[in-house]
Amino acid sequence: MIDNKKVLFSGMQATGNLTLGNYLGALKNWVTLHDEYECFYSVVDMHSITVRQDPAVLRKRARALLTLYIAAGLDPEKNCIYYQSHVSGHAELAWILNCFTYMGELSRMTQFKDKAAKHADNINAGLFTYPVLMAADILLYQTDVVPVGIDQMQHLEITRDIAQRFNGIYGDVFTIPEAYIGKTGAKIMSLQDPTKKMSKSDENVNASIYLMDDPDAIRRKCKRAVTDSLGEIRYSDEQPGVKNLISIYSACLNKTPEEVEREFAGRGYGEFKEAVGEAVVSVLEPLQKRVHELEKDKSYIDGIIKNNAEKATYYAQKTLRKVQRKIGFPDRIR
Ligand code: ATP
Ligand code: LTN
Repeated sequence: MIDNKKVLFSGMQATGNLTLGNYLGALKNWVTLHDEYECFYSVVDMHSITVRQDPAVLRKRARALLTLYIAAGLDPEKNCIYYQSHVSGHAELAWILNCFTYMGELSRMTQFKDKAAKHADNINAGLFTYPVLMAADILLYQTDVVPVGIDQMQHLEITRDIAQRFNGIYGDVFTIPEAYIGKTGAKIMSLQDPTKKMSKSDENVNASIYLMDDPDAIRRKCKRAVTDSLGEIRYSDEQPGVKNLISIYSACLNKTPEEVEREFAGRGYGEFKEAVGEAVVSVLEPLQKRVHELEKDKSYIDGIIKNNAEKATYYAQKTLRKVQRKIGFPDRIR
């Protein structure tokens, strides 16, 4: 608890470009959470280097992601938005937790197996201990809730296991975090294969709408979206492509799927896809404008980076000192 509020932590990697799925499914729904939770949103650049990165690109993308958080409406005065690498406590706690994590449990992680297969030439120890750093991210702030997608549930489970194991030995040191299942945002599917989720690592650029896509690209991608030959605009599992477009349209304009079905009853796919394109443009164009404005205000963003890293460091140090004392590291001489 911080100031009588539960703590919420989430992290996003600055690898790949964020998609409309990330926005409608996550970011958009995060902006009001600070009323109820003390929120930490980290750009987890230390996780990114488990896969080889071009330094200039990583630096640029990390800043772009942080800017996007703010442009999307996360108020940096009310949410702690910061770079993981600016708070050394993440690495320090990760080392300690490494000594409380078993090789066996790490080898069962499906993300490790997937990434090891994908990057067979660089199966480094960081890739293997990735979940331990993630556990450190979460436990460092005595986090109560973690909004994550289903693919990250296994990492949240191991975080809980590590925390419980540690608490079992040393007493109640860590808060045991839970997955945050809030008002769930729309699940947005790939425009090219609507049975798969829209994902920033999809190699087909037409499958995803990226948050920084220009309006023409957005319109074109919507026009090319895979549908079916039924010719009806219905929110039904039998028509996953059309259903997905309805989800996108309704999430962008804050309408219900039923309203959208009524609005387009008897109309053709061509017309509907055009309307979807316009709806997405109406959301992303202002977002992009805010990004560009923020990019111009270098000192404002720099100030946020500095202040929030200090704020995060304060809370991180509190937990870290407690952990160090519990495991028997000598006291510092002041
Ligand atoms: P990657 O392709 O690198 O796995 P991703 O696009 O699937 O990335 P994550 O970084 O795993 O995205 O997820 C960040 C957040 O965005 C999570 O909260 C996740 O639930 C949400 N999210 C990601 N994709 C979608 C989607 N298609 N629809 C709704 N929410 C999504
Ligand atoms: N592994 C997550 C990103 C991530 C994270 C976290 C999410 C790193 N640390 C802590 C929640 C809490 C991912 O790839 N989506």
